[in-house]
Amino acid sequence: MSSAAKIGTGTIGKILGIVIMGTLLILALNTYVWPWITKQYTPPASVIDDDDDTHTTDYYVGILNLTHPYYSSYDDSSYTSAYPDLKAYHKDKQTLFGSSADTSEITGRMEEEDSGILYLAMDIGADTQYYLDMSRILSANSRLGGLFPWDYDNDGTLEYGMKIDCTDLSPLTGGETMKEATFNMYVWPADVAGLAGTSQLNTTASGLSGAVYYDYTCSGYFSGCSQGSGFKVVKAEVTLPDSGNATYVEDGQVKNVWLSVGYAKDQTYTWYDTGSWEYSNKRWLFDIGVDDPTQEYYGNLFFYGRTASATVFSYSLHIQAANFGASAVFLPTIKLTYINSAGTIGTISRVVAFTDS
Ligand SMILES: [Ca+2]
Repeated sequence: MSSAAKIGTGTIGKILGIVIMGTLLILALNTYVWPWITKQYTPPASVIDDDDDTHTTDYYVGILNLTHPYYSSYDDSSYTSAYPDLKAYHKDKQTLFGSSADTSEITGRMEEEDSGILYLAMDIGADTQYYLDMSRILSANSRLGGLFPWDYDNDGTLEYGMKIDCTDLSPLTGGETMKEATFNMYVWPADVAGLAGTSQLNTTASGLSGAVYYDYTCSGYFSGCSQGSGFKVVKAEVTLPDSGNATYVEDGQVKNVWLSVGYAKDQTYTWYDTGSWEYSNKRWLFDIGVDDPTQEYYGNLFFYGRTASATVFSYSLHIQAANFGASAVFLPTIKLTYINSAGTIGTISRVVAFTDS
């Protein structure tokens, strides 16, 4: 065998070796490496667009059914007396996805442009039978969040707006024709018809005529809202209806006023005097976190919980006082402005007495 033939045989062997190794490498890449890389970089919610099965999207696209049964926050019983109008909008907040008035389902189609996000408007309208328990609705439904006032229909009344997060919806599986999501909605039946301030329970006032400021508290409770129901407060004031009362304030005989009112069971709203005295109106107008007292959306929800007693809506009016005349009486009026779920307001008042003894 010539040396040339030896060289040729060796070269062919090397080439064959390289080809075999290369083929094995390509096979390994195709079989193991590339699928692994693809898996790492494909969003976990990636699904097939139901219009075009060659096109993938990052989020679910297709028919979505939103079920939203209602329950009473009082005892978790089904609530079927009335429903708010619900409107679900696409991510642009302009295009209607679907709606429900007196049913408990919304069906629409998620589009690719939604990127898994819809928006929900809850509109109580003219119903006066209930308030939405938004804190519980939000805590009970992880898909819902980002509560905001939304006048979605531009009628001047704010509705409840929130985001619906559907970014986790998985692709349709065999036999499925749509995806479904459920929200549990909670309401407090409303009862504002008989609201009133009850008689004063006790007063700790004594010695108003002394030269040293002491803390005094008048307490009592509001009644007229039945157990299992609630009402919303949009304004809290302590007014001084006569000039003598006002003088006590302006001469510095009364200061550090605060008001607390109970609800639920053993919970209270407490509002402090933070420069809230209004000379012209002879009142303290407390900041209760209400941006607009004509909008039910902003109201503070008071409700009568399961194990609470008839004095659940107890009030305490605190003052510091000194330098009154002997036997003087200080007679402020506690005044709450409530709003029903349709936006109609009313007031409840109670005169309380601090007396020098
Ligand atoms: Ca509106």
